[in-house]
Amino acid sequence: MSKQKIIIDPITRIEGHLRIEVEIDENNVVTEAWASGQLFRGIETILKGRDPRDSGLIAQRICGVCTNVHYRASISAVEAAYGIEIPHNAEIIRNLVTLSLFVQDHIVHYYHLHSLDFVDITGALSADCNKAAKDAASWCEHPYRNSDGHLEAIKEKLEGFVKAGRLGLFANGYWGHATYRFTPEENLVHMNHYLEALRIQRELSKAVAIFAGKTPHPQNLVVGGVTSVADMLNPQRLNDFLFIIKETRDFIERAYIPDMVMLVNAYRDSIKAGEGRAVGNFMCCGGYRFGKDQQLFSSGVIKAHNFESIEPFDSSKITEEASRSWYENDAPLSPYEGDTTPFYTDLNDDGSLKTEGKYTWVKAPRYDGNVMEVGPLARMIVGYSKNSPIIRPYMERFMKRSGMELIDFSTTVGRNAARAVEAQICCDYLFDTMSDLIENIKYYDEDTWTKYVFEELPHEAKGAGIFEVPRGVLGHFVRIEEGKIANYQAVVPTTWNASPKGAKEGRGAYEESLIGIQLADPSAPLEVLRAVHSFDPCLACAVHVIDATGRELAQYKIS
Ligand code: NFE
Ligand code: MG
Repeated sequence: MSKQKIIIDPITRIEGHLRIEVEIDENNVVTEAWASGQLFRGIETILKGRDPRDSGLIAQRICGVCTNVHYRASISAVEAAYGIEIPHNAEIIRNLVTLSLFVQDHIVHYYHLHSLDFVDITGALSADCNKAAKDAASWCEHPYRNSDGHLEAIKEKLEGFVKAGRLGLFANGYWGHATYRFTPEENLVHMNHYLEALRIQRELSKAVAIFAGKTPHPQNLVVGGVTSVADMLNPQRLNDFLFIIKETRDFIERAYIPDMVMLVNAYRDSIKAGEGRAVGNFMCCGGYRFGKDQQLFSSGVIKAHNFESIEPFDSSKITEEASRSWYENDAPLSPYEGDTTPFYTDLNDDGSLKTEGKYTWVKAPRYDGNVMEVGPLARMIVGYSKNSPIIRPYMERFMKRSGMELIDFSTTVGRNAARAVEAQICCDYLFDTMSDLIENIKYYDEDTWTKYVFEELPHEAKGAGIFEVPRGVLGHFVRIEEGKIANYQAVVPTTWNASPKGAKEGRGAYEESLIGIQLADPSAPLEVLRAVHSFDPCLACAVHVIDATGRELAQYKIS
């Protein structure tokens, strides 16, 4: 029998423009998949010829979600090139901001961008609030704002949306889909936390802004350090920050983690069947120093789910190629030599991707020639497998509570569980990071900036800023010639995970995660959305080139 093609374009509730095409057989099982970045931007090229000290403010425009990490990676790449070491206070303040962003990103991702793939909002309307309050207490001893009275008010609010016919941002779900598993009460508890999470993420933005000036697009970093000295020395501001983190910790313990246990329980058969499993190659660069030289995240590379064998991470093994991407230069290149000259080959006449040729703006990054998955799942698996004294206890606690094994995390639902555990870890370690800051200030170390004389810095240099950021490993690579930026490349988490096929056999992580998934209803491909959303895609990050000739770049078909 002939195969059928399903095109989803755009995938919504993500940042940027992603198209997914899948081929299904007569049993509605996905046999092939193509992930295509349809967004076209220009940041790497814009940076060429600039003063290296300006790169951070421009590079942070790569994304409107994870702005501070591009800012930081860019500034750090320039510092590495010049051999400038920043003061300990500056590193701590940078970490306070980045780790707060991790927590905010993860909460927003699960509740606002992804949970409605699991939560049938219409199902919540028939919930018995009394029973829902009792159920919530079965998932958590002290559930987060789940009294029957509060749940009654939430239900009324949802009914109000429906009765008024103004579903707004809830209008376009696959409501009633056969694979929604939650009971009406579980749907209601989740929706309650969806609304609470809106407030929590706003509070976290305030926490970030205490040290970063504002968010998104913070302003507190300069080559050599940070400008946040006034906030660092103001006890009221430190207290405001800690108060928000404490409130967030409460939400994670009493809502996010219990909801994740509920999710695992409802989708246990899908987890055991390995639904959404990708290549099993995981890459982490590690980082975030605290205390006495401890690292929050471990570094390492695991291949084919072989958790016993962890290679050291070596950034010089990273290349990007473009044999299936819309660029002229197909060859695998080191990011210092990376090339982003566009070569757009369009779609087929029927509006589908040219799946035999070039089909995406996303390049294909490879580690030692291998496709990699990056992100919270990679970090939790590598940390656990390396017996990290930080990660392993949190993972073990979640595994005991949910009945999951390590391999189970490498699935659609497991990726979410790993992200929730990571949010918990980051939140807890924000307190330790703040203690480091207070300890430093106590001993009269108030330095926040390393002085340098620009004219005395080398005119030729190269360096990289490589960090774990919410969606995985982020690398900014800068080459400086005659005191100006000669080449600039960002190799971004979503570029890794949304990678297309390359010259060699093999699919990118999104593509691989879709193979073998059976769709209940091909006209409502919710299972595809679930798998892709579980990576937390950000296509704005993944593509940063510009077409200087200004020709038409893409046509969009929404299906
Ligand atoms: Ni635009 Fe980002 C993160 C970076 S993405 S969100 O996290 O870097 O892939
Ligand atoms: Mg790039």
